[in-house]
Amino acid sequence: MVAKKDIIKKICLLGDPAVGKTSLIRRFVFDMFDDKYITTIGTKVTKKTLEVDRETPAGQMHIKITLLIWDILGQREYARLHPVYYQGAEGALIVCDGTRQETIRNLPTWTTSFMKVVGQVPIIFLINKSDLLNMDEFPTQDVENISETYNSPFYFTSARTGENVGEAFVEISKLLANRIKI
Ligand code: G3D
Ligand code: MG
Repeated sequence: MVAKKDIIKKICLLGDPAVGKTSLIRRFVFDMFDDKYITTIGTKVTKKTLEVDRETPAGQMHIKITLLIWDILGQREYARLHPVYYQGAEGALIVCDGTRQETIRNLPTWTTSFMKVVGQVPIIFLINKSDLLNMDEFPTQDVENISETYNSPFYFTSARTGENVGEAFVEISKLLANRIKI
């Protein structure tokens, strides 16, 4: 018999303005929870359910995971609110625009400010706009260093083509599923 479990997890999409956070969520999610920006608190929440399997000592477990995906506005005027909406998050996709170096350099800043509020939770780095990148010239080593520092994987994604978008959300879901107590 396969054990089943339903869980709800809040995750945040973080990163500088215009890196593609909203586009990534739109690409991934069809089931709108709240389609309007609540500009006073600078965020938007979208819901998406997926299913992952996990091996346990007692056999296989089938986990239905509902992600509450918080689209954090990256603009500076909202910065003081960031700690408020990080609260309760159990994971994050931390996004940069692969065509803009400064957004890559800012990944650690987003990561540390997030972890200051929520502690050590699973995160994944997304190097977005891969459709615009020439991989021969891309400084992959920089991203590998950040990835190693935080012991967290990274993906090259494109909200435009869809490359790796679903994979990244599935991966964070698996990391979340692996942390639940059984
Ligand atoms: P944000 O939510 O992080 O601020 P947005 O970013 O999702 O609003 O995206 C910012 C701009 O980048 C948008 O362009 C969007 O179309 C573009 N974009 C997002 N993801 C990708 C991608 O993977 N590839 C490419 N080529 N463009 C992307 P506009 O022109 O609307 O400002
Ligand atoms: Mg946005």
